[in-house]
Amino acid sequence: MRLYSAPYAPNPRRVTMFIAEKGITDIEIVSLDLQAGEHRTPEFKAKSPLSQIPTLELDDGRSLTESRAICTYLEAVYPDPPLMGRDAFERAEVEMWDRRVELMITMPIMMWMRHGMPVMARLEKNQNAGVAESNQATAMRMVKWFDAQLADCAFIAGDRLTIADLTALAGLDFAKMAKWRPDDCTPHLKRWRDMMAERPAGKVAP
Ligand SMILES: N[C@@H](CCC(=O)N[C@@H](CS)C(=O)NCC(=O)O)C(=O)O
Repeated sequence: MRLYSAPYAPNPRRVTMFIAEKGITDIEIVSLDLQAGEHRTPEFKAKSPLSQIPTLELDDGRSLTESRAICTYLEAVYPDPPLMGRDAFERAEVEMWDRRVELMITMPIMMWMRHGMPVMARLEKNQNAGVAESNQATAMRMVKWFDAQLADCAFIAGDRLTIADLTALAGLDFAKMAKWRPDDCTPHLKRWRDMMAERPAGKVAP
C-alpha cells in the first residue's frame, strides 16, 4: 500500500501517526509538494477526486481518501493495538471524542491557519481575516474545555491512547505555525502534549 502525504499537512499526519502507533512498516509514504500543486495533476485526481491528501492507494489499485476513513480501514487490517475502541461501547465512545476533537479543535485550527497565515494563500485562494479570527476564538475556547477534561484522565478518551489523541495532536501542532502551543494556561493539555511527544506518534515529522 502507498499513502500520499505532505510535510506540515495535519490530515495526512493524523494517518502517519496512526501508522506509527500501530507499528505498521509496510506502507510506502509518498510525499507531495502541495505548494507546487502536485496534488492537482489529472493522475493524482484519478486517485483523489477532490485533490486532497491523505490518499491511501491499495495494492489492487483502489484508493481511499478522508483521514478518518483511512484510519478505519487500517484499524480493520491491522487490529493491534486497537486505537478505535475494543467493544461496541468503546468504539462509539472513541468516535464521540474523535468527532468532538475534529469538529471543535482541529477544524477550527485548520481554518485559522488557512485563512490567517500568508504561507497558506496558495492553497486558500479566498483568505478572509474574519474567518481566521472567529475560528481562532473557537479553537482557543475549546482548548480550555479539553484542558479541563484532561484533568481527570491520561488520554482524551480515557486511560488509553486512541485516534482522538492523534486527531488532537495533528490539529494542535498545526497551530505552531501561528506560534501557539499548549502552555501553563492549559496545564493538563500541556502535560498531555509532553507525554505525547515521547510516543511513536509524537516522533512523526510534522
Ligand atoms: N476531510 C479531509 C481533509 C483533507 C485535507 O483538507 N487535506 C489537505 C491537507 S491537510 C489538502 O489536501 N489540501 C490541499 C488543498 O487545499 O489544495 C481529511 O480528513 O482527510
